[in-house]
Amino acid sequence: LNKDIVLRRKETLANMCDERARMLQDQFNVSMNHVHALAILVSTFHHGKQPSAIDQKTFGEYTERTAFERPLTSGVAYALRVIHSERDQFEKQHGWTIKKMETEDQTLVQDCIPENLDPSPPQDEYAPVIFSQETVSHIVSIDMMSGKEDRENILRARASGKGVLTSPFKLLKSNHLGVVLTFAVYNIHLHPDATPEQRINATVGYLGASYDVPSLVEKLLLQLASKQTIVVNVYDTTSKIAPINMYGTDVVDTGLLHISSLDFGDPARKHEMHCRFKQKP
Ligand code: WA2
Repeated sequence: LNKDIVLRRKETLANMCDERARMLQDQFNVSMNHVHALAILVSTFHHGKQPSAIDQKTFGEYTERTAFERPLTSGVAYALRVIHSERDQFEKQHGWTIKKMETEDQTLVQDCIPENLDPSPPQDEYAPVIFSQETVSHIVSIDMMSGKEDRENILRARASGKGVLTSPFKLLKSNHLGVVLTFAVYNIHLHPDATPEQRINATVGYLGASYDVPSLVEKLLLQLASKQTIVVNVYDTTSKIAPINMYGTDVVDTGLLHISSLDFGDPARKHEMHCRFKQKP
C-alpha cells in the first residue's frame, strides 16, 4: 500500500514537471520563431529597400505591437554590422558615437545610460544597436561586440545561420540572470548549406532578443497556480560539472526530485527543469 502511494507521488511530480517544462519550451520556441521572422522583416524592409522602409519609430511601434507574439522576451533590438573604415561616416550619419558596453561592475545605474558610456575604442568591426523595442532602448548605440556573451553569440549566429543562445549572464539594467537569442541578417539569400565563410561575408547585422528568465518563468508558473505544491528550478547544464541556476531559489531537499529536459533550440546549450514537492509526505 505504501509502495503504491510513493509510486503515485512520483508519477504526479513527473507529470507536473513535464507539463511545466513543455510549456516553457513551447513558449520559448514560439518567441524564437517570431524573432527569426523579425530578422527577415529587417532584411526585407531595411536592407532590401532603397531607401529603407524601417526607422527607429517604425521598428519601435511594430515590435511593441507584436510583443504578444514573443512570450518570455523582455525586448528585441537590431544591431548593424559596422566595419572600422565605415565608423566615422556611420557616426556622422546617426549623430552619435558607438559606445562600449559597461561590463563587470555596473556599479552606477547612470553608467548604463548611453550618453554616459565611453566611446568604443577602435576595433576591426562593431555591432552598434540602431533599432530597439522601447523596453530595451538603453542599449541603442552600444556596440554589442564589446560584451563577452553578446560577442560570442554574434560570431556563432553569423557563421551558422541559426538562432543561437548565450549562457545566462546579468543583462544590462537588470538584476537578474538572462539569456540573449541572436539571428544574423544577411544581404543575400544564402543556401541552407552555405559555408561559414560565405555567411560571415554576407552578414549585415544582428537581430537579438533578451530573456529575463527569472521574472518570465515566474509569470509562466503563476498562470498554473501550483506554486504551493512544487518547487521549480531551471538550470543551464551546458557544463555538467558547473550547472547555472537560472530560475528558483537554492534547493531545499525534500526527497523526491524529478528532472525534465528542456530544449531551447540551440544544440550548443543544454537546459533542465528540476521539480520537487514543497512538503514531505
Ligand atoms: N539586449 C538587452 N539587454 C542586454 C543585451 C542585449 N543584447 N546584452 C546585455 N544586456 C541586439 O545579438 C544582437 C541584444 C543583442 C542583439
